[in-house]
Amino acid sequence: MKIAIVCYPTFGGSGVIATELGLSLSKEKNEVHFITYKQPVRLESINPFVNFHEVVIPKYDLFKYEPYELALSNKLVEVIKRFKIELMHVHYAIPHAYAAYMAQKMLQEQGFKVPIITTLHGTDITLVGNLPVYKQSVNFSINNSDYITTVSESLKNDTLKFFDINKEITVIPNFIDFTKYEDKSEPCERSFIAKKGEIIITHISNFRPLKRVMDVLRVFKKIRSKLNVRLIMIGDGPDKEKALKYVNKHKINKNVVFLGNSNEIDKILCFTDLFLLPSEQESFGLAALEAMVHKVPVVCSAAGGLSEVVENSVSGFLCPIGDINAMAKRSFEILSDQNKHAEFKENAFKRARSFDIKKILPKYISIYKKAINL
Ligand code: GMT
Repeated sequence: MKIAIVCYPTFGGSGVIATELGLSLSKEKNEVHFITYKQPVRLESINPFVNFHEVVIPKYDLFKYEPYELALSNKLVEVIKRFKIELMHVHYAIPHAYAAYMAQKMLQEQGFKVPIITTLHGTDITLVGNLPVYKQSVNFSINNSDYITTVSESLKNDTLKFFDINKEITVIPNFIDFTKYEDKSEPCERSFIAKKGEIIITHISNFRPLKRVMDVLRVFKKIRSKLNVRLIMIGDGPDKEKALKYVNKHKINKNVVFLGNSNEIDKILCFTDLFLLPSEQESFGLAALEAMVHKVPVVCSAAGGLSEVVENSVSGFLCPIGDINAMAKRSFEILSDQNKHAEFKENAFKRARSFDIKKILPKYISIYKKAINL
C-alpha cells in the first residue's frame, strides 16, 4: 500500500506513535510518506520505503498566523498525486483531519478518491478540540473522516461525550515495537546517573499543566524522607521553571536531575526503578508503557486511559488524581520491598507485551484495506 501519514513531528506521544507505525508499515514494504513541518523526532531509521515531505510556509507580513492547514492540504494533494498514494492517515485531529478533508475534496475534483483515517490521540478531544473556538470544525472533520480510531476506550467515550459523532469509532491501543529492544547491544549504564545504592525514579512528559509535574516533585519529596532516591525528570514545557524553583526552594536540587527533551529515554528507563505519571488527563499514557517495556512499575493517577495500560496492584498503582499521599505510599510500598518490586517489574513487562506492535499493526492494516477496498 502507499500511505500518507500526517502527524506532529515533536516529542509528543501522537508523533511517536505515528512515526513508529509508519516505520513498521515500511518494514512490511508499504510505501510510507510522512507529511509535516519538520522531520519527526523518532524518524531515525530511514529506509527505501520511507519518505518525508516538509510543509514549508514562506513568511508574509500580512499573516499574524501562518495558514498551516492550507499549506498542509496543498502538500497532501501534491504528494498524493505525485506518488499515487492510496490513503491518508492523520494523527491528532487538529488541524490534520481538517486539512485532510480539504485535500480529499480537491483530489476528488481531479478524479482521485483518497480515504482518510483519523486517529484521535487525547488532547485533540479532551482539551483543545473541545474549546468552543475549534469545536464545530473538529466535529465536522472527525465526522467526515472515512474511518475514526482512538487510542483507548476511555478516549472513545470522551469523544462520544464531547462531540456529536455519527460514525463508528474503532479503539486501537498504542503499541511498542519490541524488535527495537531486542536488537540493542548497548549496556545499561546505571552508574551514568545513579550513585551506588540509589533508587531511581523517572518522570517523562511535556511539562504542561495537565501533567501535574509539581505532584511528581511532591511525591518524590515524601519518598525521599524514607528512602535513598534520585529523580530524573525528562522533557520540557511550561511548568519546568516552576519545577526548578521548587527543587531549589526545598533543597532537593542535588537529588533531582532535569534532562530536557531526549531521544534516548531508553538509556534512562533501563535502570529506572519506578515511573511516576500523576496526570490530570491521559488518554493512554505512552510514556508509562515505554517504562513498562523496561520492567519499570508505574505509579500514576487513575486518569483517562491509564487504567487500560497499568493494572492496579499488579504492574503499578492507580491513585486518585492529585492524591500525592497515596502516590507516595504506593511508591514506598513497591520500592521498600525487594520481592514486591521484582514481582511488579515482571508484571509490568508482561503487561507491556500485550501492546506489542505485532498484535496492533494488523488492526490498522485491516482498516486501511477496508478503506481502499482491498
Ligand atoms: O500528552 C500530551 O499532551 C501529548 C499528546 C500528544 O499529542 O502526543 O499525548 C496524547 O497522545 C498520546 C499518544 O496517543 C497518549 O499516550 C497521551 O496519553 C495523550 N495525552 C493526553 O491525553 C493528555
